[in-house]
Amino acid sequence: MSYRTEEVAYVQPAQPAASALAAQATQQRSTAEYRALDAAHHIHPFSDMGSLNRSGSRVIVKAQGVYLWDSEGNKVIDGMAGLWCVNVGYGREELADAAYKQMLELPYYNTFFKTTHPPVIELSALLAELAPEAFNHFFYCNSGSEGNDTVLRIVHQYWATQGKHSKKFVISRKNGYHGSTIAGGTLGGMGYMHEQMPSKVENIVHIDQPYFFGEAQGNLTPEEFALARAQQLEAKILEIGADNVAAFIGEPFQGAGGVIFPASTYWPEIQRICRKYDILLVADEVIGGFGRTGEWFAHQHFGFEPDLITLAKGLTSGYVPMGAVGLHDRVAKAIIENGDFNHGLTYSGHPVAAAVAVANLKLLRDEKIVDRVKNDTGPYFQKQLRETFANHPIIGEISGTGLVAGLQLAQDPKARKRFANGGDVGTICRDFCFNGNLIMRATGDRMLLSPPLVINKLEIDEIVSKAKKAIDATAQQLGIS
Ligand code: PXG
Repeated sequence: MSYRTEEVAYVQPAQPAASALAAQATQQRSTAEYRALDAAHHIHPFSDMGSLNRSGSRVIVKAQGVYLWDSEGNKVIDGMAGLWCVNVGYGREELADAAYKQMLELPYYNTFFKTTHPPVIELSALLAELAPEAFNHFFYCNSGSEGNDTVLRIVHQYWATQGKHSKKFVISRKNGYHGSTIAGGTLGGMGYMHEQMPSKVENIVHIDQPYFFGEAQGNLTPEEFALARAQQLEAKILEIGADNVAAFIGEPFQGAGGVIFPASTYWPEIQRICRKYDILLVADEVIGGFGRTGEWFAHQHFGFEPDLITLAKGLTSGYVPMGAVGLHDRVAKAIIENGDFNHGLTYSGHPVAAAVAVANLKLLRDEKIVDRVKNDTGPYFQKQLRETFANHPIIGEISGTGLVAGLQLAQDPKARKRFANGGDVGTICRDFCFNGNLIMRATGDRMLLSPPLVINKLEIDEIVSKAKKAIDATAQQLGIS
């Protein structure tokens, strides 16, 4: 049986009937017991633990395709692919088999002291095949945050090899997200994270984001506004001095920041400025990479050519942790030909993670999942969202392409007027989604969707209709109709 009913080309190996899945889960304890132990011993990321422990977490016990089951037997549709990462969907035996075989064959070996192993070799060759032509070299780590730490190391090493030792500043953006290590958190532009970081990485500065709905003043068109925001980069470079600026980093579209999609004028201008002042351009592809926009990498959707790309999440579809940095040939050459590069992690290129990544990338390629996002499910998803929410009383804009979208909640959509208590409104809506068994993420007053890339049209219809119910209920609670 296939969970994708419409497309013969995507028929899956035999899977148990969905209704049997929840029962099969190896659930050892009652929900109450799980919650009590979780509250007693587990600190969750980005959470107010006092309040979470009082209300109790939802315990997820099982997943298949685009669905999750909780410990109460509820079936939930996952509109977020976990945390923007389960691109091939849950329950793919190919990935489990790859991990199992690799664990028996060679569960671990390092790549530090003149050694290597087949999985990391295969993965690097495959990434070189799938990435844009000039990306032929990859450095491995365990997460997107470590990827961006690695980016900083490569950027500084690169300029050192060019004899330009004063090029130290990295320019990033407010409301960008680049991870939660000290370097990732500093690169990111999340004020609430900076407030809890008494020390930060030095020489990192931020410019404004290209968030048209929330920040454009007057009668600027989206294109004019995006251009003006890109030109802040030039102003910042001139302020610091081009001889002191090493790199600019940005997500092609901001994910955690609210699926902020810049107008078409933005990235070409950023690229022009980086080239003019001899500054490396880094695309953080942790969310955008591996098919999310219908292209293999989101920078291809926006039509620019970065010098470095940060990868994670969809690299293994989240089945095991892995991150990487892809180096454009011109950067790779400088790193390769100039002696030691003093950076690495015990698990750089971990054989099990690499074997899973290879199996995952082959599924994305051979089942034409990325092509399908571009030509079929992506356009359908965008059309359904835009039709369903056209003229909705609290939807101000819908951003996105392929299988990623942001829905702006707004007090007065036509006047681009946001709710004064935006975060509260997002939380209200998120709770309605949760109770309706749809996982949808709220970032302030924007509701985000990023489902597994294997989603079919029936499942897209289910997400859109559940989102509509939740957003209608939110409007009703606010007394807006
Ligand atoms: N860059 C980008 C663009 C990301 O989205 C990271 C780097 C860091 O990756 P790691 O693997 O270190 O987490 C991310 C991560 C959310 C959310 O709530 C988003 C991320 C992580 C956790 C939560 O949207 N993105």
